[in-house]
Amino acid sequence: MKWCFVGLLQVVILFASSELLLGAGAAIEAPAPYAPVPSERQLRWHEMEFYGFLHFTVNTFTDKEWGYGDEDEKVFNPTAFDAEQIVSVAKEAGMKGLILTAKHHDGFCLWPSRFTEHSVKKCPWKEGKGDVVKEISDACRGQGLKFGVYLSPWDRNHKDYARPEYITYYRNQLRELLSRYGDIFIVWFDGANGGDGFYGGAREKRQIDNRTYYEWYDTCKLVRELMPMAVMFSDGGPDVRWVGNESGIAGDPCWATLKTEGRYPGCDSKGLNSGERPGTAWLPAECDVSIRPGWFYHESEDAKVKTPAQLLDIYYKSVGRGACLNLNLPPDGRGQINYNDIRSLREMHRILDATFKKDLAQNAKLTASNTRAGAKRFAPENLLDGRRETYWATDDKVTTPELVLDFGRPVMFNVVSLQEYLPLGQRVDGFALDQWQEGKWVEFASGTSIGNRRLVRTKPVQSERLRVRVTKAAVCPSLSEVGVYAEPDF
Ligand code: FUL
Ligand code: CA
Repeated sequence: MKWCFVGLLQVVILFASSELLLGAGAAIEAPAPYAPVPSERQLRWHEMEFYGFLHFTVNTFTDKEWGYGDEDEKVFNPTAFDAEQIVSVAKEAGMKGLILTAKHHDGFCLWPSRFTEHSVKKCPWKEGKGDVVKEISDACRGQGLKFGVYLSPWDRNHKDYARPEYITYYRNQLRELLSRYGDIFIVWFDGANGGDGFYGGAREKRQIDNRTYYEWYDTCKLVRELMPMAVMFSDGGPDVRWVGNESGIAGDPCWATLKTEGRYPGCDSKGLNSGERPGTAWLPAECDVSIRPGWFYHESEDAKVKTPAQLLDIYYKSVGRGACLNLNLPPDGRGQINYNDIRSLREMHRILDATFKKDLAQNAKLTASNTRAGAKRFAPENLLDGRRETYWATDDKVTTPELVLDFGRPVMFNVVSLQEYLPLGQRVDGFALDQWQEGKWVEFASGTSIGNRRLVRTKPVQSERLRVRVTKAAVCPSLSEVGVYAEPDF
């Protein structure tokens, strides 16, 4: 009986698929998505690629990394706070958004929250009438950057921390941040929890169970209600995952998918660096790293700002591995980005700009070993139109196709960019790049995951042609863009 049922089901499926093949126009159906696939909000986030973090609070003035929670509000006193300067530095560096530590572990609030006095309300800056969250979010909007918030779950100031009452407080604060300051692109949930703190004067160690205490399910629901298109970041998502280190380096491979069972903010970081394939959810990585050794500004680190070469290396190992890069720029005691940081950022940006402004693929003749149903909609030309919504795809049975870019003359390049068409999922498991040398193809690089973007940065290659081979794919590939570049003075 059971067998009969299965048999019947097979006949139905067979019938249905032959219908598809025979039906008019059916053969140019788009490839079936390879689950899991990204949500609309995740797709928007992927497009950003590079944004910044701003760590700013009482620590900036007490020269600490983690405030204890007993800091006098009066210490927060920037001498020349300038939100426009901060945002313009980020913009000039190529960042598409900024995330501000509205409240770090010390509990001091950069906005005048109704639910605590431990905030800018009590500091001398602007006679207690200032609002850093407002100024930064307004400046972001004015200069065309997106704005996001970091609200530390761990609060070393609050008397109720570790008790249920604190969860209400935390959610009240989230509600303020997500309803007063316009559009928010990301809500950043930190998993750190060190135990001891001021806690309203108790000065003791308070332990919580990261998994259960915060009741994340309901907090995430609140964020969805208030800001449906915001992504939520934490070690375990639900929309964006931590990359598992604070050095800004994604794994190789770095899959955009993960097995999410048992993951929550502060969970074990196993698997986060490389992701898990195929995984149970689309949960891509964000690489967070500071431009300095610390997250907050310390004058003693002025000579330790990462060099342009270090920043570029991070860029290629984060954005270039399909993740987004969240680079921290700590405002100094004036309330501005320090000149040392600006100098490094400018040079990094100059090199990136000079690299990506000229795409050598644009003048190449492009051919593909297969195009899905020979249809224009899936033609290789879609790889060169600068639009992520159009893509090249192959027939279902062709999982290891190749592309040839013929430049018509020898050209020098050292960066190849590949992008998958993400709405159909992460399909490619491996690829290789060949150059044309003395009448034959010679492989010069290979890789695994592509996802949002793969930047292959090599020694300079001089060749008249470039071949991109998909060497392994779970299902027929769909690539949205290919680019070929030369770094200046490389
Ligand atoms: C960590 C925090 O403890 C650091 O202070 C910083 O905010 C970093 C981004 O996340 O978990
Ligand atoms: Ca395209």
